[in-house]
Amino acid sequence: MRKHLLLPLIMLLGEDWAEAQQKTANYDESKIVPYTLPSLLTTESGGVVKSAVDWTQTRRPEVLALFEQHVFGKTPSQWGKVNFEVTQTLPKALNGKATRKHIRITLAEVPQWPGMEVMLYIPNGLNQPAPCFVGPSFGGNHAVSTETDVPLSTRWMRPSKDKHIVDNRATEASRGNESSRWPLELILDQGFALATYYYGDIEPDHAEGWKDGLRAALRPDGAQTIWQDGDWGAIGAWAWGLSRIADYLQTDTAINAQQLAVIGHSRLGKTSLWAGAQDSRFGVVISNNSGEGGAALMRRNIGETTAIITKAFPHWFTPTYSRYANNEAACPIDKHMLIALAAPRPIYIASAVEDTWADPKGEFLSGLNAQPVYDLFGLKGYNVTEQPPIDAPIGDFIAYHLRTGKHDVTRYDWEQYLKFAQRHFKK
Ligand code: GTR
Repeated sequence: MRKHLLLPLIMLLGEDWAEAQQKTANYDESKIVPYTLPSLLTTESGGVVKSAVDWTQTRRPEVLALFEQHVFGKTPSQWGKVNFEVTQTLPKALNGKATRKHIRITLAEVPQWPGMEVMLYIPNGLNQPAPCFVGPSFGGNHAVSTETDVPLSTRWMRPSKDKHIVDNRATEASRGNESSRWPLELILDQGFALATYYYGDIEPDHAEGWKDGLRAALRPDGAQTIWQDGDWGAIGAWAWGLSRIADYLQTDTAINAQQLAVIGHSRLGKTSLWAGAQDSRFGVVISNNSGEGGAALMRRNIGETTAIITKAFPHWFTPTYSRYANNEAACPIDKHMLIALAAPRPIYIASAVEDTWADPKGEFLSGLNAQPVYDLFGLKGYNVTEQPPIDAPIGDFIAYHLRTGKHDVTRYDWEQYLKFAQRHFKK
């Protein structure tokens, strides 16, 4: 009963409570309890993974299933027919630099879910299908772009004075508030397209948000019962949205659907990692400052911990995950295994030096410890074993940088991702 009364409070305070924890969390390396990472190359029956074939056929499906059972939950396998409706095409967007399309994705058999509004920028004058970055936004399409004719999202948004969210809705003043994180002209000038959607189109980001989102709509029992261990969380649902964008992009002749890079920041970096793990159509995977629940090793109790994240944001994960709060050693996975699920595709992990909450070193170490799987494919990763200096990117198929500054996505980050995608898509 009491728990029930507390729910609305948790729903409002999750974010603030997590922020308060940032002041008292451990940031001292010497206080990390010694740990052993679960083995990537030992199968559940005790066999040793010796080849890329062993990995692909035996161990990889096991590791994917472990992430379903213990961290993100299992994505449903059926949602019926997906409809794509191109609602607008503007051939001379951004002063003629790009074509901007708006695509509404809905489910034919799930009319209670209003669908997702995808915004796609394609560089003009390319004379060939464009490679494309695919990533969710925190603020909506109108926040990503500074073009004033982008339709304003009408969906629920987290309260924010800075972002001019009034009564949980975007306002005219919200336009462009995320544009520094999406350097459109830079992306387009390098010959890349960008497809993006507002993550709240799939599900409002709070503990009860699923009731108004895709997860409730896809349940045979609607919103009636509680989530069971292994059921998908919000991150799984947001990642599902990225895969539906990939479905659409395969139908658009202006896009080279063999060259899709999935990208996300922070909670949406956790999302891009999980999307990349499940959907091999994403040929490049990028995690920007994804931290706890993303690239950072969960066994390093530094910055945000499993206990904090599962208390502040229980809806992001499958219920099982909270059992590893202060009990990480019992969890059969750690995040090097999430990175390895991208193999043999190239993956980029980025940290920021002031983003200690996300544990930059733990993010670096997950990439380092994924190397045995890339070795099976004969692919080089970092080529170093120590975290590199600030602003000195490293790596081939597993890449990493530690940027100057705070928890954010900056032009510097994008410059590295563009180079990385350019290099790998050329191969
Ligand atoms: C924080 C949370 C992080 C990270 C971040 C974000 O409050 O503790 O795990 O996801 O939010 O998404 O910006």
